Amino acid sequence: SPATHPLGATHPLALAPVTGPASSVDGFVRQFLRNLNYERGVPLSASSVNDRYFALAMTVRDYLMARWLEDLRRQRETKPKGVCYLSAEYLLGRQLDNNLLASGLGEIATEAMAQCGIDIDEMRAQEVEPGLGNGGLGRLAACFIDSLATMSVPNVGYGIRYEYGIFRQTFVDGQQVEQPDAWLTLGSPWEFPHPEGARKVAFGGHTETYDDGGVTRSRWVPGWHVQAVPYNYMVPGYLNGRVNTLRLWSAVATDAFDLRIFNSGDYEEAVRAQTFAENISKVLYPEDSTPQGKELRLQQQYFFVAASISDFLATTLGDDDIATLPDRVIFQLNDTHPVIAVPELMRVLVDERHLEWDAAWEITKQCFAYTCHTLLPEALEVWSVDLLGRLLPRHLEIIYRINDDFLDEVRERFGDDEMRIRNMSIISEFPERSVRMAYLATVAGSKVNGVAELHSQLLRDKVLPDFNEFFPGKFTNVTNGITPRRFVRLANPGLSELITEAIGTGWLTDLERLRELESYAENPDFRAAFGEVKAANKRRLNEVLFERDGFEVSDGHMLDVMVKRLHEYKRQMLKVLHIVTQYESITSGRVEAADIQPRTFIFGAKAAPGYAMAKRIIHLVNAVGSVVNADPRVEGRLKVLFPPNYNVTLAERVIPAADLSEQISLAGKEASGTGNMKFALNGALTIGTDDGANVEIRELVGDDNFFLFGMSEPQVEDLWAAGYKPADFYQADDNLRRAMDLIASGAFSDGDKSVFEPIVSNLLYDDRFMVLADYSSYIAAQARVDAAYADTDAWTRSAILNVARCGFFSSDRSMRDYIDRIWHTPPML
Ligand code: B1N
Repeated sequence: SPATHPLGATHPLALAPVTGPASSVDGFVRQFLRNLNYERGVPLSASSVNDRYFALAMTVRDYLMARWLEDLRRQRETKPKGVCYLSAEYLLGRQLDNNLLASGLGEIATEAMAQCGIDIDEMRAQEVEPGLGNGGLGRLAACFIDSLATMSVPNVGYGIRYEYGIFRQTFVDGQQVEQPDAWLTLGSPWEFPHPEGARKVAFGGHTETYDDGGVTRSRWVPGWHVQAVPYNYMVPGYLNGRVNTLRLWSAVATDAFDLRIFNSGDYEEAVRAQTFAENISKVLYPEDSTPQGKELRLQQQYFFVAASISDFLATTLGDDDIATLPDRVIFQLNDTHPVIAVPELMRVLVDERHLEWDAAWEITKQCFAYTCHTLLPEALEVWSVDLLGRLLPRHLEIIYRINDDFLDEVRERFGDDEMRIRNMSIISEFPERSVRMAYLATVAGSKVNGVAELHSQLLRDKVLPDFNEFFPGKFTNVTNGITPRRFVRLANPGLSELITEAIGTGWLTDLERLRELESYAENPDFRAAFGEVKAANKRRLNEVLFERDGFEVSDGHMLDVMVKRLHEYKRQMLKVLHIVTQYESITSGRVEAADIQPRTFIFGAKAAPGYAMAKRIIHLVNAVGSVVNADPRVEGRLKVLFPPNYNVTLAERVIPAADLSEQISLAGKEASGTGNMKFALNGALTIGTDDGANVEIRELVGDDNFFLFGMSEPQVEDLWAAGYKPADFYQADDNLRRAMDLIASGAFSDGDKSVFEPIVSNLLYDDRFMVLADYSSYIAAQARVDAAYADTDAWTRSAILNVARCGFFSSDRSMRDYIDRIWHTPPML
């Protein structure tokens, strides 16, 4: 009735469904010009590329808007259970093409722009990708929300709207120099700010006890607050009319900020206080796999999960009974970064909603599930009790209580086995008293999963065996996946067309159907067409590399690619040693240049700014590249390219062009990898260890279509136990010795032996990741690669089989696994 709609929402025009612009070139042009004129305030004749990019993006948005509003309305009405994905990172990549594809507007938009005399490619290039993640973990989150939308599963992705994403990498004299990633300088047309939906997030202060009708309770008296302002982004499903939401939080000062706390009442102090608040969402921490324990990072973590829980309760649960929460939501914890959400929900239930502790704990346990993404001990996040108690005193109390209750249960089950109690305690005592976030997540989560079969098994058997025994059935595996929309359809249009010609449409949302390509591997015409697509993709890559970096790439080379974060466990050094071995054997005359396959090696890798060894390795790769590329003795045979600032946009060009995918981590160290899946699905063959999801790729594609090398995880364990001496391997292998000696001689550093000495001595005397132990096996596998590549037909056949057999790695399948085994959130059809 009008009385309950003071805003006049009963007006017939407000009640009618929102409709988008007409689905025609004319309709598109009209809306585009409208946006250009009315939203940008410019005529076409005076518009900048950025104006036109904005108007185009807004037009795409306009087509999606009706569906977005409709999906939100239906959700309010039917109250389905949905997934709140909590992730500190979303590595989205560019949005324009993705949203054109999802809305089916690609052709209309291209034609509409052409009619306006505009090259749509120029606008594509205008978009700065939101690099709000470090690597695999952040990109996985982006793939998952794409799949959930495509499967019509209700989902909100919650995260942080960093003002600066992952740094822009440049090289100065071959060394990494970081530049801030000011991705918002020209604005973003994809975000919808909602300052009115801001949530207040508290920090600091102390706790106090009070008498609540005879019961003594604790409550939090915070010291300061910040406002969390939500920015919404559309997450459209692929051609299904579904639009989900990604909601990223930005920190701003509260009105009253700190005239009270930082006191003094003077203006400069107030401005300083404002800056302090806004620092929280200022910048993404650029460490991949090694948390730094910085206070600001804990502030970021609490900031976004507190805002997200508060937001969900206010906007979605509303006035419904809090006890129904587990029927409405599962909060998926993307690694330990959001785990402070566990005590936060307990605080809300107990302190704010006045539930009894046990009732609150029952609810909380059902509302969370935890994904672990690592095995590296140094990557398992801990927060010192000291820091946590200062920033979140009430949460620390709650964590202690959770731990006390949990350890009581452990005692009940296992008796007073103090060793075991100490091992399972959420609080560790050494080297300083701290909270083990992975343990907290494991105790609270309804399920705990690893990200590939091997990783999940090692989690159960090696990292958390006591917990696995204590919580039977809690541990499970969900192997990672990637979205075929972005990484096959958009990145590799040529291959996509070829696939569709062969097996028809439908495979993009049912990737196992790629199996139907298997028989085409035997078809010479198909193989020729497949080879032509690969060659065309190489030319497309060459264009980009020339344009962005001035690189000139030789035609007809095998493209051997290693792109991923720079980390010692990933073993870029193994790749370097292979290149140096090839180079040394030719320049010393032991091998004829004509006898090896011409290869271009492509690296892409950012090093965490504080990771000195990783930066030295980057320097070495560039140094080796300079020498090799300038040496006429290997011209036309070996080339090393290291384009700076590897990101999602570059990945989309590099991966479809690759022949060989380097997945060479030490077995037991790479939790899953997801680049490995992208390469295989784009028809590259893998040279890899039995690590992470490589194991599953090899099982699926078959040993004949995969170059396996190196120790297995149990062999790695045995060698460690026996006492690993890398120098023995150096002594025993002539090729290895020559390659190491060449680096040590200063051949790649103008004769200065000191530059790369730390790398060489680290390998000789420490070599935590057993590069030297796997060297000979790697070189032998590379010889098999050379031989295989010489038989073009056989190679192409293998490449086709890689594509045909890797449908399993669609993130749609990952989502189905999560839904069936962890979330129980059916699609909304
Ligand atoms: O997560 C990916 C996996 O495919 C990779 O194997 C794994 O290394 C990666 C702290 C991380 N694990 N841990 C991180 C990132 C940022 C940070 O601050 C840890 N990233 C991974 C997806 O499962």
